[in-house]
Amino acid sequence: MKSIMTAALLLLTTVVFAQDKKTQKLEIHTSSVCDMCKKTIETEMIYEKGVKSVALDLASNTIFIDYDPRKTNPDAIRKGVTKLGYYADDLPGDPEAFKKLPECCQKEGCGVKKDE
Ligand SMILES: [Cu+2]
Repeated sequence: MKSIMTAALLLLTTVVFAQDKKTQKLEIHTSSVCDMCKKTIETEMIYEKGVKSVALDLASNTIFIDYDPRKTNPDAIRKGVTKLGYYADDLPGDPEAFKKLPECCQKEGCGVKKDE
């Protein structure tokens, strides 16, 4: 009986690890402020290569991302965020992309100009 339990536990552990390899979690601190930011980041980042899910928490300014480590890496994902005109951890947003953001985001300084 004990050996069956051990085997089951081992199998479970293996399954969990196998899933881990396919999906990694990443948290990126960003400069978003309003709902439009949330919309922009969530709808654009989901098309980023290897990104499986995107959720932005406005209260903590954090983007929660699930990604496939075989297809992308944290640096590439951060770069994707900056390409939208937003901060990604300590990387500043792309100024050209910022100009294309919705007007409210530019006015409220959601994107790159926040710290300027
Ligand atoms: Cu905004």
